[in-house]
Amino acid sequence: MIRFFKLCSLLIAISVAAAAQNYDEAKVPAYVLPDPLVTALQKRISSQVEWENSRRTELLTLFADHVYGAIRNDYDSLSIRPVLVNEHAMNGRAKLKIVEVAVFKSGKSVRLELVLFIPKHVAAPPPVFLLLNNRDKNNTDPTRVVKSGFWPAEMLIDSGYAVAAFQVSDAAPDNKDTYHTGVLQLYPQMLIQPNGMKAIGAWAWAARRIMDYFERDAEVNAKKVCIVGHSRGGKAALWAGAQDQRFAMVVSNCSGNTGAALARRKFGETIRRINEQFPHWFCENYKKYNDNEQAVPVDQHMLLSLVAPRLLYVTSASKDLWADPTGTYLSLKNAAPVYALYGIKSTLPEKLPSPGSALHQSRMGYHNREGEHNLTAWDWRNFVVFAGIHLKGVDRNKTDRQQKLTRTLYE
Ligand code: GTR
Repeated sequence: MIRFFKLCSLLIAISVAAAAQNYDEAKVPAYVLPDPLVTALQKRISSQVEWENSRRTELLTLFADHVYGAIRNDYDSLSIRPVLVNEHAMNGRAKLKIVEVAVFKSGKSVRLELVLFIPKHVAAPPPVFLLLNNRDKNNTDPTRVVKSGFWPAEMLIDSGYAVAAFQVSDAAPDNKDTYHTGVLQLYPQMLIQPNGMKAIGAWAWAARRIMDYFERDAEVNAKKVCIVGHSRGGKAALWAGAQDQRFAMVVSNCSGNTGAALARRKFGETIRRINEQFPHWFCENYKKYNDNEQAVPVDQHMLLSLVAPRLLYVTSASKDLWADPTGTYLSLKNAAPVYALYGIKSTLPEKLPSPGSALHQSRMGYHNREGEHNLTAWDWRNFVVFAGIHLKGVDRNKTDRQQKLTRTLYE
């Protein structure tokens, strides 16, 4: 009986908490977004030089101190150990490499296992799509017995791209009790600092170490790496892509709150909800902003603007209201002034594109997939089409198969 009452009160607590989330556009509070082009000292930024020399760094520091935690990239050494090489993967269409990237600091180490397929029909080292895998390992099965829309490796290979993935849990387990057992062992002071990085910071750190690896692998084009993340992985991909200008293209798929979506709209997931449910994702300072979105010195359009002038592709799914498609789209639109500093015009229409439509024309791309919160083959095909248009040196008509894929998308 006591158990029954406990269960009832738990269910009530859950439904009260769920009811507190807003899904009604009419109830979005009035808000003013901080301006990416006005510094903390109220100086207006009007050139690329001013942006790069002052405001960009200022914004990175604000995101580090208040949201994702401090950025660290110092380590003693990085070693690469081939775990497996198969020259005839995917029926001879690709070379498979599994490598262990080990990073050492002060006698501690972190080991990241990278799965990498490289197409055989492309002469020059190809661009790479790198997925931060926050789901089960079998989504990136190197044996290809399991094939998943979450990482449709064959389609990417046939389109002339290398395709890679690592498990974010290698960097930090997605668990409030054990998140500190990976990367944070290298930087133990993070655990006591109010701006110490936690799991999302560690995942972004790991993506940057994989970038260090790509720079050492002559079989891929490290100047054309597209980092991709879905949902919590999308938050980390954005944070890595914002920090590290070596990533040529950044893809945020359904990343939602503290990803691409504007926090000040308080639509769907809120800062309080995310901090309470996932206390191990962001720095301790971020908890100060529970129910206090308007006080955060940044909003997520500023994170997107840190990708400028590189390629940025953001997605939503029509039924994924928790991740606020409208707030995600507005966030992208509000990053446009920083792209404009580089002479890049946004061609994004005023209103959220209808479900099923994709905008590939400008360097800030967007699509609103029909359906639920997920990363699917449809999403990936759009990433490939977008990369084919904008990532220089990639001939989007290279293979017949690629042309067919592009046609299928638009027909
Ligand atoms: C949800 C979380 C979101 C998003 C999602 C996911 O529970 O509230 O912020 O990250 O998980 O990763 O699929």
